[in-house]
Amino acid sequence: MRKSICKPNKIFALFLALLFIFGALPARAEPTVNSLDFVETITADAAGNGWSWAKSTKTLVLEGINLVVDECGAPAIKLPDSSKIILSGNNSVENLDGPGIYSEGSFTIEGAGELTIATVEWAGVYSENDVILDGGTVTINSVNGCGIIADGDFVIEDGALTINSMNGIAIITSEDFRAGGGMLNVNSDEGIFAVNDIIINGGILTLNVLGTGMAAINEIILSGGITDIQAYTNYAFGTAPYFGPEFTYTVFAGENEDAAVKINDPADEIFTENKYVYIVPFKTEGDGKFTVSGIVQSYNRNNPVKVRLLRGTAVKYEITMEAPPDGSERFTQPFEITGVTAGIYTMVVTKTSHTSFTVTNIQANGDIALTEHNREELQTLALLCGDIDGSGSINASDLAVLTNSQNYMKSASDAANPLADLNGDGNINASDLAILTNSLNYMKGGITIEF
Ligand SMILES: [Ca+2]
Ligand SMILES: [Ca+2]
Repeated sequence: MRKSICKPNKIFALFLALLFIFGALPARAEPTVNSLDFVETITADAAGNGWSWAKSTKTLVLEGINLVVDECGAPAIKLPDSSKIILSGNNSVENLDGPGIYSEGSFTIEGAGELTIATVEWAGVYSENDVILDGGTVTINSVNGCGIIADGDFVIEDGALTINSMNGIAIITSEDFRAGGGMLNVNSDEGIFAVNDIIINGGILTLNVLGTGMAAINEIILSGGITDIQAYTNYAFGTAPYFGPEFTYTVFAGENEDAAVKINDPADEIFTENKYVYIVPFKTEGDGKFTVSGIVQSYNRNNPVKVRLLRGTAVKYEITMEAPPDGSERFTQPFEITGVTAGIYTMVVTKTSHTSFTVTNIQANGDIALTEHNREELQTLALLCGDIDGSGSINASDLAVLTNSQNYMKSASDAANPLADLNGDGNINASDLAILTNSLNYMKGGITIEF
């Protein structure tokens, strides 16, 4: 019944005609026409014409397969999680109405052979998790679909991958795109999109795209390899790239390769306005490290302040600062984090009995002094005080602790909860109560501000 929605459309018919005319479809004898489903159908060791499957290692060896599938949305090859494809000889997988390879989880392609995947409306490769290319020569031709969709990372370490998807996006990942080696050639409508990071540490990447070359919702970091992008209607980078520490880089940029000029000061270059960019980072002696500084305001000189810089959820830098001595008033103290490598960070400032202060989207590609920010709220990071129970907000629960007879009007050393001494003068009394109930603090929680 669903078959009726799967009639080949005119574009597909044209595609087939063109392939026929230009002889792009090799005239192989007896193609295999049933899809290979290693999840539900083929559940034991098996082999066929040009392929073999080892169930225990979830390894599919392709050695001369010529697979042509037309089963209304079914993938030509369906793999379970943690599978491996080893390429040997020349292989061809064509799906007239479905993705070429679908994987329920991560899978790796390796070997010394070749694989051409042809699809029409669907992605050449679709994975519910990571896709890793570690060898082989892979070509994906998708007439109207995307090249690779990875609901995880896409990683290229070795091998060569060519994606031709003139009406789709070459590679979409819901986490990272990472290149450590190998070659990637893209001819597509849109290039590479990563929900998290694009990280290029090696490899040769050549992108020819109609729209945008590469974009990441988090960041693009270039620490190696060669990145060569030509965008025709949009720009090479949808997101400005950062350069790894200990690297300088050779950059050519312009409308196209012929018009490109060497950029002598790439730090000043607005990469998101170049259609053509050629970048080769290389290691130098320069340290490429920056200092992030600011001022924190808080109460209680007995307790330290902690300042952390996070990339994503990972803590990359952390300092703990003791307070300068003397006094029970609100006070300020400067902080400085040195040796910070380029990137986008979230700063989180915390202190006992205070709620946190978070600054998001700090783009460190030079020294950052929050005191020089044009917004006052960032010039001094004022922590709110009174979160005695550490719940993340200052409210009636904290008030109940402070006013409890086991704490209130006692010395901090005699109190059941010494944290109720908010100003750190050694006693829990009206001064602490005034801090907690001050409208600046009471019924407030952590502060988050974009840089
Ligand atoms: Ca609280
Ligand atoms: Ca006190």
